[in-house]
Amino acid sequence: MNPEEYLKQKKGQIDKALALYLEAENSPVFEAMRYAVLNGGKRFRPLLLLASGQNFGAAEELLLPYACSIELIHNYSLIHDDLPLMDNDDFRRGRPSCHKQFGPALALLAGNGLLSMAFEILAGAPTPASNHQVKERIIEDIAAVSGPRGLIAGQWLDMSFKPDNPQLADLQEIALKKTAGLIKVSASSGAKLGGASLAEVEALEKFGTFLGLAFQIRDDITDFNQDQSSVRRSSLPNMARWLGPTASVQYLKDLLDKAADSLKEYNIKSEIFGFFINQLDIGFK
Ligand code: GRG
Repeated sequence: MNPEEYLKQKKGQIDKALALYLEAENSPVFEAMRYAVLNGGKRFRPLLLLASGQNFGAAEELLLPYACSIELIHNYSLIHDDLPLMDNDDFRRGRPSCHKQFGPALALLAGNGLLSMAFEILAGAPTPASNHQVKERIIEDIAAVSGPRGLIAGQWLDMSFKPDNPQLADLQEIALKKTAGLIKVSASSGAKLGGASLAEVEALEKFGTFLGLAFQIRDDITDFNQDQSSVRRSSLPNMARWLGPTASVQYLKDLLDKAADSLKEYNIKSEIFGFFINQLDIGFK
């Protein structure tokens, strides 16, 4: 099976598993949760977790709960990010954002619900027979990247950003916390569940971090190209605006090269990982 077909098939499985988790009840909160999650996200993070786990021989049944939990956390962050008191976006994935559809109070609760449910799923997730402690480590990793030193810190840095004299390092810190953390933990959790060695886990952490930074700069380049004239957008932290069009494309390429090198260094060969890298490169060749 080629990588494209593999990922299409896995995406179908992830979507099905997410729908099953979210069918638990028919309350308004669950309806808002389903609306936010089951609406065509790319599932980049759970796909990366599955690909990473399967690369090291983990069974899909073992990986899916971890993959879905990370996707739920990602979706909670998108709902909250879109709220009027945060980024105030009316649209998400081509349709009204959760608060536009259900109002801010229900959207806020749907986000909280997804975050708690993610940890409920993690607590009940299977553990590899060969290593019982790995689950605890992974829950700790996921909590750390989603928590007040990770995603939440990144969101605050993003919101309180002052565009007067930004340094690239400041923008990188935001991207590392806001975007790269969940992507890194997706890559490393799969490897851990597959019983990868410490060195291999480290390689996957580096790979995920570079991929995560590339993900953000790619998004920044797209935003910058679309919104050059927008005054509101020009005050947001955007690495493409800071670097300029040529240097930002070069930076993206450098990050993708580093992602590939992180794997080569440990002799990890995977067509799927190469496909993830190429996906982020498309359009900028
Ligand atoms: C509210 C705690 C809190 C955090 C919000 C995720 C986030 C932090 C903000 C979203 C805004 C943004 C532009 C983030 C950069 C990462 C990014 C491009 C997210 C969108 O992820 P995709 O492309 O989305 O994976 P889909 O829709 O495919 O799931």
